[in-house]
Amino acid sequence: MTCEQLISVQDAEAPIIEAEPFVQVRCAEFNDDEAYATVSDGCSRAEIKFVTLPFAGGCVTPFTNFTRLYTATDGCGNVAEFEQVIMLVDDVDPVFTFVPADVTVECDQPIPSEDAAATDNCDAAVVITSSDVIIPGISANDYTIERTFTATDHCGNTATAVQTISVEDTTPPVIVSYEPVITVTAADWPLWAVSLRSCRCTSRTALTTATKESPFQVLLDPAIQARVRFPAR
Ligand SMILES: [Ca+2]
Ligand SMILES: [Ca+2]
Repeated sequence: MTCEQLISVQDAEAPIIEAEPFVQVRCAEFNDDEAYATVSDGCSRAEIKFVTLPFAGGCVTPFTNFTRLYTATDGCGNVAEFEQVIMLVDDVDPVFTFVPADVTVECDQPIPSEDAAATDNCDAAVVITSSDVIIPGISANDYTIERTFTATDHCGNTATAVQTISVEDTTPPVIVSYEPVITVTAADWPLWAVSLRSCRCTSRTALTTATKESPFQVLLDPAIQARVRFPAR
């Protein structure tokens, strides 16, 4: 006598999804196609799928937080689900891609206003600000500007760079009008004599041979006017 035994194998167990309910991921490393979870099943190979939805909050733009729903299905149609929150973090400072070079300008020229530029690992709209500190020099027209550029990303990470702007006055004054002939009286003579003899100018010889005869005239050119401090008349 023979008999048959029918053995039916069933898989009534759902797959097991192993994951953390809350994970932090560096913003530059986040991959919307990557599962931050694993799945296993006692009987067959299970397939895992997921959908990701952003929600408001956080500093990383355009989205910091995501809700992800994982669904795993085994060969017999058993289904498991797992909900996870993913938060992106940005802890990397921006990097300057351009900083205006140090420069020296004459005091009558405009102060340069060229901006710096910066990039960031996750923020496409880095904010750049600048502030000036003025270091006095030997005169009001001789000083240094220390301009500090600050680049700030969406999460408040910052980088700084400094441009030095030197302001100088290296241009001699220009006489725009003068009296080419000056009449000197006898009363003025002692002071004029001192001034003219201390003048290191091309006409010095002629000037210093002038005598006290009163009145006399002195022919002046612009260079002499610039170098001689004449007494008041
Ligand atoms: Ca199963
Ligand atoms: Ca950053």
